[in-house]
Amino acid sequence: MAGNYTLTIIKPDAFTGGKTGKILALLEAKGFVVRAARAMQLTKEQAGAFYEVHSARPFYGELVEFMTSGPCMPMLLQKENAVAALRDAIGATDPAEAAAGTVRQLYAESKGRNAIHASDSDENAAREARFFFAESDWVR
Ligand code: FUP
Repeated sequence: MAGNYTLTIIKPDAFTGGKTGKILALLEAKGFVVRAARAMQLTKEQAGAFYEVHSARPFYGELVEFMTSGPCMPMLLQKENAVAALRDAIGATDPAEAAAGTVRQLYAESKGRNAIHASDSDENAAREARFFFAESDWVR
C-alpha cells in the first residue's frame, strides 16, 4: 500500500457538526478515493492507543477526551503520493495557521478540535489502516 494510501479520521467536532459531506467533497475534488470507511465511537483505550506516540505530551489527556467525545469517521483514502497530498489538503494543525482552502482552515474550530486527522508517513498510514480496517474491509 506504500505511497498510494493514507488514513484519515473525520474527528468528532466535524462529524457531529455535520461537516463530513463537505470535507469528503473537498477531498474527492482533489482526487482522493475512499477505499474503506466506518462511523464509530472510539473507546478511551482505542483513542489512547491510536495517539500513543503523543502519550508524554501535555495535551494527550485532552486529545483522548476529545476523540472519545462523539462519533468519528476513519477512512482509508487512495491517491498518488497520498500521505503528502492529504497533509497538504488538511493544512496546519492549528487552523489559525492553516493555508486558505484547506480542510482545517475551512472547518476546524481550534488546534485541539481540528476536524481531521491524516497519517504523517507511509509507515504510520499502514499502521493506522490496520488499526481500523481488516484487509477484507477494503474495496479495490
Ligand atoms: P497533526 O498531525 O497535524 O494532526 O498534529 P500532531 O500529530 O502534532 O498532533 C495530533 C493531534 O494532537 C492534533 F491533531 C491536535 C492535538 N494537539 C493539540 O491538542 N495541541 C497541540 O499543541 C498539538 C497537537
